[in-house]
Amino acid sequence: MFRKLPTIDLADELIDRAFKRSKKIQMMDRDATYRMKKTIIARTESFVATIVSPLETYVKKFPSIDTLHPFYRDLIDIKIDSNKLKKALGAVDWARKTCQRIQTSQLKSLTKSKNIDFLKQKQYEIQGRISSVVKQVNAELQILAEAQKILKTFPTVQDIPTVVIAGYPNVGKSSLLRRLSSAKPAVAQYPFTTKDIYVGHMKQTDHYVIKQFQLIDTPGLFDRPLEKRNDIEKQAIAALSHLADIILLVLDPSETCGYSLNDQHQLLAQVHHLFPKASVLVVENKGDIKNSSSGNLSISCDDGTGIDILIKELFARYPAHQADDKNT
Ligand SMILES: Nc1nc2c(ncn2[C@@H]2O[C@H](COP(=O)(O)OP(=O)(O)OP(=O)(O)O)[C@@H](O)[C@H]2O)c(=O)[nH]1
Ligand SMILES: [Mg+2]
Repeated sequence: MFRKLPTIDLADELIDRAFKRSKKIQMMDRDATYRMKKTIIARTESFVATIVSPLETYVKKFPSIDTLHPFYRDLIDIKIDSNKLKKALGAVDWARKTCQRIQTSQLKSLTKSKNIDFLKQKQYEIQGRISSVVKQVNAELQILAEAQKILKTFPTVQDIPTVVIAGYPNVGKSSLLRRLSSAKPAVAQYPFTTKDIYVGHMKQTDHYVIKQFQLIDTPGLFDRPLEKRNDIEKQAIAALSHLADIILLVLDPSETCGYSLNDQHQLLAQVHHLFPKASVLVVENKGDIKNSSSGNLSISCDDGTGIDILIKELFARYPAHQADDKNT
């Protein structure tokens, strides 16, 4: 989704490149004065273009935040801050326009004169003014550069039926994504192994109709109010809010995850409360260690018990339609 964003250069890099390129330009003319004049004009034009063109690309290629899918808008708010990003884009666009204005107003005076000293002085003046405009937005270019690096790591989510796997930390959510799809998120015996959103896919052909689920592995969630949640947990909430057709809530009755089943049930109650429209499917993982008699589907990501039944149950819930902003 955001993989094609251009790398952002900072003010010094933009200015250095503009100077280097313009110095290489040499125009031809039999008349020495005209040759000098043409060269000065071409160098000045090249200098401005080498700065304006990337600034234009940055603003154009960055996504327009207001029109993005709400899941991405939430991720940007969590990891970057939408307002900061919008302001930075506005400032860089201001710099682009200001550089273009300087070029149009000042180049006229270059074309009129034949006085080489005057022309050179004008060229330095234009280059100086443009450089100072670019330097004024260096902090904003820095914000874009950092945002670009973060945006590139965002998962690509599709607008197809989606199962969001959620639950307390360490209960086996990533192990379940590995069982259900070819995605290979890291699995480890400590909480918050998963710090970002991971995407996998699951397909089934039913009477010649291909049904495909997008599966989302999320970071662990504690049972606590939204304002107390850390940025890692907030990503899970963003996925649950905007992507889930089905919430696959994983419990660990063995409590080897390190958290009591009672606390995990509190989270389940909170999920029901926060997403009343969502279809919630509860599974109890680590059935190879402990099997509760709750009536919830018992599975084991270790030995595969119950996985087939789970897959059947998910496809039985395959939605006919999906809304844009699913659970809010
Ligand atoms: N015995 C047993 N262990 C399991 C099972 N599923 C997962 N585990 C183990 O539980 C631990 C946590 O598994 P993960 O899949 O990383 O759990 P998670 O919920 O994704 O954890 P976070 O990303 O940290 O929230 C690992 O040591 C797994 O090997 C299971 O069915 N049985
Ligand atoms: Mg995980």
